[in-house]
Amino acid sequence: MYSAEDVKKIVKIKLKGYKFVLVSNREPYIHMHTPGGVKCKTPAGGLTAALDPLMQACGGTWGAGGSGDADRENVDKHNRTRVPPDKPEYTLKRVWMSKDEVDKFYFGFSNQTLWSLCHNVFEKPVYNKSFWNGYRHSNKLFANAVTEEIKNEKNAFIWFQDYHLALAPKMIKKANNHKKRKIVSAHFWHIPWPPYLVFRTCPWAKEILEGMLANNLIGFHLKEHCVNFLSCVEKILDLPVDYKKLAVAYDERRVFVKNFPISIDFDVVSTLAKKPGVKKEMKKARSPNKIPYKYIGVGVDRIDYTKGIIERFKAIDRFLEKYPEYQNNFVFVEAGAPSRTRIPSYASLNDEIEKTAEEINWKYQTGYWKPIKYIQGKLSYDELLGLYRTADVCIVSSLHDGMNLVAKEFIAANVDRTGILLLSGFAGAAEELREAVIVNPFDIEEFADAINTSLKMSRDEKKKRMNALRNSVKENNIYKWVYDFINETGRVMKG
Ligand code: GDG
Repeated sequence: MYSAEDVKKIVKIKLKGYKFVLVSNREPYIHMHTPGGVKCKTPAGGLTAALDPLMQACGGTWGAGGSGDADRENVDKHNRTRVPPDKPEYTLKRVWMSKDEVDKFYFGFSNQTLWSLCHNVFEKPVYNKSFWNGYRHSNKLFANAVTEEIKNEKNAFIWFQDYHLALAPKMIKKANNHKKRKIVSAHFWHIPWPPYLVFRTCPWAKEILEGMLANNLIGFHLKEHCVNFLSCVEKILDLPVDYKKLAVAYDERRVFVKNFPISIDFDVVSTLAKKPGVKKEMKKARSPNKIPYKYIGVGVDRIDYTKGIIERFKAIDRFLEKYPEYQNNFVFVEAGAPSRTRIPSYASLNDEIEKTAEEINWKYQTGYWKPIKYIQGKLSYDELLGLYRTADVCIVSSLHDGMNLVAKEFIAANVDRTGILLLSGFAGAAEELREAVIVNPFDIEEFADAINTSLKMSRDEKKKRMNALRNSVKENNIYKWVYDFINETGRVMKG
């Protein structure tokens, strides 16, 4: 099993003499003013949860957009702060953006254009020139911040995260295009890459691809995303692609593309799930309306239209209709962390989720029992693990998802091996987690039946499946993901 030590070792071997810089839009630690003084919080979201353990293991600098109202007061004159605050292991370099810049870059092009373009969920991407200009401008801000961080370095390795930063790699390479400094860069794209016939609709498709091809290595969760990307490069930029080696010749180099399914820190989640604080939360989770119910279903999501929350509720409705013996016995707890609420489609989704839950509750409720409990807001980690451990079934019903870390966290937290994972076949995680009950979330009938199948499953069958899932996530943990990525970077850095 891979550990932080293995990551440290591979970074030392493959990137010896290189300054390690990681760049993402979202920062891993946010300073906020609270009535009790300034507090440092961690955001909800898969990316930062996955990469913080890596940075803690290998040090270096993480460049990211400052987002907390106390962030500016908590940096030095180079906009740096050491994190985690209670046990500093690496440097966080903050990049500042005004509200207008964030609106165009983050809420605009990143999340109304690229997010919908890359997810096959039939939400039309917004093609707006001012979003595009804002995206380019903010990518430049990140590129400048990185250039400042590496100005005294001979060699630097820069690892870009996600779809917010497609243009920064080319900008940095251009600004540092002299013999004195060697830059190796890699990009991990945390969401799917769409097929050519979809991607070609983007008016700036060419610039996005060229920005990314400045990297030495580009990673996706699934092989299918790699092939989609290469096919876009081949058809839009007219470049020769080697589908066997997953590489493309560009600018007198070879750029490699590879799949690296992301994961979690299995051991940490599994150990924390046994804490006394979590046991306390389990009691509360079993009795969501103050009464202990026989069956508890759980969903944990950033509120996003790709996560299939409405489809999940519709399936619960059909399940209760078709299998009435579960009425009064089954409660589904949905923990939804609000996200991107400044975007109209996200704000209206929240209303729709509330409305759908309310309608279903009205339809079935008797006495004190209501089938859906919708908790809005970010849960504490103890609450989250308490829910995971209590769940008889955890439902992940993404309509399309790069990976989905909730599925893996649920498995790691399921130390009693009593839960079942009901997983959408359209989440990247379904490729690895074969012992889950897999559904098409658009097929409400099949979905309703799958909830019944999950709850009816014998104790032995559940245990057998959960053991296999736990072994798989334990083996393929976050450290293996990083190890494989860095190892591959080392292999391809010569082009
Ligand atoms: C992108 C890709 C890919 C959620 N609610 C609470 C909470 N969370 C945490 C979960 C989990 C994370 O947020 C969500 O991770 P996902 O992987 O589901 O999703 P995205 O944010 O869409 O991430 C995704 C990921 O990048 C990594 O590559 O898997 O496909 O879309 O860690 O636990 N955490 C707490 N309270 C909550 O209420 N504490």
